[in-house]
Amino acid sequence: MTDAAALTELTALVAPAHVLTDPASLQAYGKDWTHHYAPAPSAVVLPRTVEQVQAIVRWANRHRVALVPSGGRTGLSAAAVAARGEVVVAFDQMNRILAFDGVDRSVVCQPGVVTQQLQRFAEEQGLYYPVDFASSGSSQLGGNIGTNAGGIKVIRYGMTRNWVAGLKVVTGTGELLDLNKGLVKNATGYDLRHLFIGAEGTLGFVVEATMRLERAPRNLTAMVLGTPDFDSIMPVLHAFQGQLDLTAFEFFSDKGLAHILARGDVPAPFASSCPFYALLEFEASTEAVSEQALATFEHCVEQGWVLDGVMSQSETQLRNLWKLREYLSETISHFTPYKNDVSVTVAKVPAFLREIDAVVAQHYPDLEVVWYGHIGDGNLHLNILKPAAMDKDAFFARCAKVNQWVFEIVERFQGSISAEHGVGMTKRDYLHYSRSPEEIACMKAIKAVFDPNGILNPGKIFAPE
Ligand code: 2HG
Ligand code: ZN
Repeated sequence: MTDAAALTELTALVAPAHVLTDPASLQAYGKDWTHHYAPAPSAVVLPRTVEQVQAIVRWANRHRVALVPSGGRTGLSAAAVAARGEVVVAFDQMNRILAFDGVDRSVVCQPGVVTQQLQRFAEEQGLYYPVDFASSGSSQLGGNIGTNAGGIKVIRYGMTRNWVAGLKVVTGTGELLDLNKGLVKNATGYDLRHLFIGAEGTLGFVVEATMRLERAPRNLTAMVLGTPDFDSIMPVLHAFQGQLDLTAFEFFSDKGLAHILARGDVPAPFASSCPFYALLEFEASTEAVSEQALATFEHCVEQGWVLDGVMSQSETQLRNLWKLREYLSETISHFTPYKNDVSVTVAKVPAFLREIDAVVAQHYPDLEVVWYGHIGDGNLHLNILKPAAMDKDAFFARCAKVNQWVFEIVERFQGSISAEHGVGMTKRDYLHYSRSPEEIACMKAIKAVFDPNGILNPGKIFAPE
């Protein structure tokens, strides 16, 4: 907890209006999109400059106050949740695009820039920022970097890490580091930039990022294909990847589709219903590419891998097909789902899913399980839905038991217990299923270098000491 004198000192570092302690703000800023923890920060501070961030970190060191960085709070692992009296450092006031260079195709952003703001800015320059996901309208760049956000275009463009050309960070001692300075080539020893990407604010706070942009895609076109079983999705992926440069390859189950259609505002892709659906996207830059896509589709039908399909013929159709996948997370959110976000190498996906599905079906025959995800990246989202009548805590306690079985399978397949949602608090007790004791010891040693007093987002990634 932060005492009154310390709070007065904090207020003097920024401006009175930029320290919030009212209950509504503490509730709003203390949580992310997880439902597991009750928010309980002692204050929220909104810095406007890099110097203010440094001053806040030094203040926190003096008073031994824990700080939790906060962006759009759309995270799914409670990495930005302040449940133990921490002070939230929210970057909403540092939301400007500072510079653009058309030759380097780079853009300098403050951490509070919203993902969609960067995407739109890129479009205005005739370029493209390719990291995209359903929460791009509210997630902030600092959070994207802190979690190395992935999303729906990773198969072609990679994760946020690929687009960070330079990073300014304030470490746990209040030091400002200017890392890589936007360079393409820089072989001067350790690339510290990459340590801060995906570190969930445990090593330093991102205060400025130089992001790369890409050429804009031409005539993006999507196909939704219905398959008779999960195993057919992989040969479909293989067939299309052999012919086209895919910009996305996603999947969802019939249960997922049923929830989307129940909304009433998204059209069905086609009349027949299938157990699984693949959504793929490519640039139909020429007529020949579209013809190749159709020929591959026909080949998949002949092989019995695909039962039905549709290809977008307009921007509106493209958008509608994407809604089938992109709306899933939000659509099922009122069922308070228990989420897992696991990955293996792509070739192992069918055997992996079969094992996990069997374990979940055996232990939770009464609960609805919805599968979807970025299958082209080997990344599956497993959502177990809470029955309306079941108490939330009892439901989470029951679902937590599934973790051990799921993660034992993940470990055996040498996969990841968190492919793109981070560790935060929800997965920290399971880190050892994906990381060796030696690795975890190195990670803790690195944390001690940048944050010797343990004030930056303690209790995230690792359990509190
Ligand atoms: C997605 O791919 C997001 O839609 C959310 O990563 C995943 O809701 C989920 O489990
Ligand atoms: Zn995802």
